[in-house]
Amino acid sequence: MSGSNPHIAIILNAGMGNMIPFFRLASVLLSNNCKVTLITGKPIVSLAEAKHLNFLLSKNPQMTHLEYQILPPEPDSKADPFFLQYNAVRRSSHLIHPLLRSATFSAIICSFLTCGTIPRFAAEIGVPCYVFGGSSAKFFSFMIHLPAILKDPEIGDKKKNSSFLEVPGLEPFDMSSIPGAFLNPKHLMAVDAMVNAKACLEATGIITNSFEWLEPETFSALNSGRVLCGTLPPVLPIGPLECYEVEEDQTDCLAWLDNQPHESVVYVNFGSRTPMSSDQIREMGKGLEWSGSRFLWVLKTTIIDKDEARQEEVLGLSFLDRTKEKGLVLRKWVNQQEVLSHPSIRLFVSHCGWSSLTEAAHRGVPVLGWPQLGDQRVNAEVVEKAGLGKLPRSWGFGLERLVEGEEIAAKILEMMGDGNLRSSAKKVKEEAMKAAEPGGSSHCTIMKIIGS
Ligand code: BUP
Repeated sequence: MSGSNPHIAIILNAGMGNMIPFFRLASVLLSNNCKVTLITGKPIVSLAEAKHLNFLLSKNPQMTHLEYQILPPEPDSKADPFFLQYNAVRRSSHLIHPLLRSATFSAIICSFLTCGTIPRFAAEIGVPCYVFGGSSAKFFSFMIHLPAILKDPEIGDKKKNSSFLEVPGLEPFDMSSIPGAFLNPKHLMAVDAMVNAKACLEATGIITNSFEWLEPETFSALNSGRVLCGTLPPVLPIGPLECYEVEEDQTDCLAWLDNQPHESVVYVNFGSRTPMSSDQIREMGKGLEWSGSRFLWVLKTTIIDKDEARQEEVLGLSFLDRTKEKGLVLRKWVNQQEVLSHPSIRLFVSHCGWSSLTEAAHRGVPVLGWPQLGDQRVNAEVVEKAGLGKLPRSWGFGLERLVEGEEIAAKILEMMGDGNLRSSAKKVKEEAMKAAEPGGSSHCTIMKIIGS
């Protein structure tokens, strides 16, 4: 891509964890003199997505916004609404083609989860296309190898009898870290992943919100043809992506944090779409209380947005009363990028969504990883290996088992007192900042993509 003022089309996917990195990338591109067109499908799943999108557009009136109507979702009332949306967006990707012909774009950026027909169409109209893998490079390696894994007629038996899953060029994956749905060729998630894994081979490059230092072996295996021999476009780390201006925090949590001692607070947030069971919420409450730590807990009980149940119904009035001097429980969206930057934060209890982990890496906040679904367990292993966090494997994956308050309290206490972990998390922060700053590896990659 060359010439002045490159014009980049960004095709958004669903869910805050997917949208936020795209918004960050859009902001970086704008601040580097690119024109940006955002393409979104209608309808959008959650209020949070609509609100953040509208705020971004209102703050950046120079950005163009194009919309298209997504095909109806598969009639599967039990499926996660975000997975249904990924599938519908992927099946609707041909409806984006006319929008991509409506201007002269210098590059197209679309999400791995929904890329569908976009890389091939971009090649037909001669526009470079970058597929944004929204997860760790490690999980991306698994996804890209999935068509080969599922071709194996013995995969069903391996799933039951083997503890490891081989992906060429990488250390074997723990079978227990891979959600069963991906290994069932009939499951919607596996069907989509296979289509997208094949489609993205036609892209100009794959970009990831990660950085070389964080996952060196994986980038090396991907880019030397060891994961997929000779067919994979270059995999380019561009993270951690810088924050962009978001709406002012509507909660009083930053003021509350201002009143807490330096590095004293446990921050608990399981992301925008991972609700916990009522029993697990109660055990989490006990764990926080028994650890004796100060805590900020963003509590979620529904997949989409917030439900109506009041806090006292979920946690009990006496818990809120007993902990009111030490803890703040919120059921609203907080500005996580500011929370994690706050000097009072000492530990982040996280579901290990990749956006949350890159934010923790960027700020050097140690992570107690408690993965719940999808890519989260593999992501947790990546940050554990890099020295940013710990993954208590005995807690299982998602709702496999109820983790009791005593175990949670003990782990929080252990990690709050772990000086080595704090130092290694600070090292991760230094490396993250080096990659993202002007002249750093990730920053230079973005500049190369836009031809500056
Ligand atoms: Br909740 C919440 N404030 O209160 P992940 C989330 N976020 O800023 P997810 C807030 O949403 P998957 C809140 O900073 C991160 O950028 C947070 O993304 C922000 O998890 C994003 O961590 C959440 O990737 O999706 O959305 O649960 O796990 O599928 O990536």
